[in-house]
Amino acid sequence: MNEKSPSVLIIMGSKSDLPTMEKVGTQLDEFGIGYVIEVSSAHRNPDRTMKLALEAEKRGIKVIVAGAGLAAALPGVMAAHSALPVIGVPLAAGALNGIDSLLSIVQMPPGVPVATVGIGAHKNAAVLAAQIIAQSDDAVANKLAEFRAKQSAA
Ligand code: RP5
Repeated sequence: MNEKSPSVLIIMGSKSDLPTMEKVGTQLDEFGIGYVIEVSSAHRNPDRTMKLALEAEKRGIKVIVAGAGLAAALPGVMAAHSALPVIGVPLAAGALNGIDSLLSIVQMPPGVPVATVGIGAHKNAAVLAAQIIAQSDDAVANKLAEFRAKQSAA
């Protein structure tokens, strides 16, 4: 985990989400982006979750990446309590294999968006976070350009 000057908050609803969500961090490492990881459920730890959202901007966070399975309220709750861009990662955690989480995360009410990636799409979440940060960080913009060039070549 890279906790130096974190500009991304990676948050998930349960430790059981970690195998997928830690890969967001692995990709951010490639872009040289600092991040911090938190586990806090919107349903099981509502007060702590709200505090993390309210304090994120003061911590210097620029983008929140929130992953959750099942009813998956976490990304929406982060978006409700923070003006930072929130990227939601639906996770396949139960009988509906992530369809439940996808619909819950993507169907936000008008005015409170969550940029929702595919089910388990940790890589796209990290790349999207990097694209947002690259708007004000040339080093990240250069790393992203290299990443895309390598991807095309491959
Ligand atoms: C969600 O419920 C979590 O994000 C996780 O994906 C799912 C199951 O949680 P555990 O019962 O494994 O803690 O809130």
